[in-house]
Amino acid sequence: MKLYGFWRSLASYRVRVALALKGLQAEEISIDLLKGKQHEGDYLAVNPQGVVPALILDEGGTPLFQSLAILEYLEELRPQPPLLPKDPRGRARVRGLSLIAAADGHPLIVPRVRNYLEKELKADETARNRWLAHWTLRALEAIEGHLAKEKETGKFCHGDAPTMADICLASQMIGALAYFSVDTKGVPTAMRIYNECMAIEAFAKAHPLKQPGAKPH
Ligand SMILES: N[C@@H](CCC(=O)N[C@@H](CS)C(=O)NCC(=O)O)C(=O)O
Repeated sequence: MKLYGFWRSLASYRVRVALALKGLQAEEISIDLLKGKQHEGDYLAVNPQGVVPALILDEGGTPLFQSLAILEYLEELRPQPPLLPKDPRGRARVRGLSLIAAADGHPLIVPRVRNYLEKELKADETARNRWLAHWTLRALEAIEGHLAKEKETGKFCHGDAPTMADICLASQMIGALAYFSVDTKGVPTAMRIYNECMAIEAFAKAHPLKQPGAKPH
């Protein structure tokens, strides 16, 4: 398989972790989002939305897009170890937690939104940084609200093994810690689970700052 991604991309991180947990390999092709390569014709032919990740399967065919759709595909392709619980209610909870990060939090901090804030709305750097930290923390607080009080929370977001929700939580927490200097003391359960995740090689090795070409701020 070939994964179009970028070292800094939190959505690519999610796919990198899932591949590693499932014991699957993919060659990663870097699309430099900082240089705007996602808008070039060659890449738009792969993913017309102009975002990473996209996954090309060994058998070829239309590339897969959207990190959560790719995670669901990998889950169906290789069910072990599972990224979703067996019971429908548990699956709904894990998907719900995942979506808080991937569908509600993350879209507010992606390059196209940051560029719009800067170039169209003329928000200065201080205002932009406030925006990024604010929405990153709001998503983590929403997840914390569930994790701290629901009985399904265990060592990980749902029970004692990592699921899709942990992958999404880890991606959101990486944004908070590595990019936006978010004060995370108000989300202790999320932080405890993040630390459990980072003790697992699949999560740790996929970290954006450990990828080729990564530039810490
Ligand atoms: N919901 C999508 C998000 C994809 C996305 O926005 N990816 C970012 C990097 S994490 C990107 O490529 N952004 C390019 C841009 O905003 O111009 C997913 O989960 O795959």
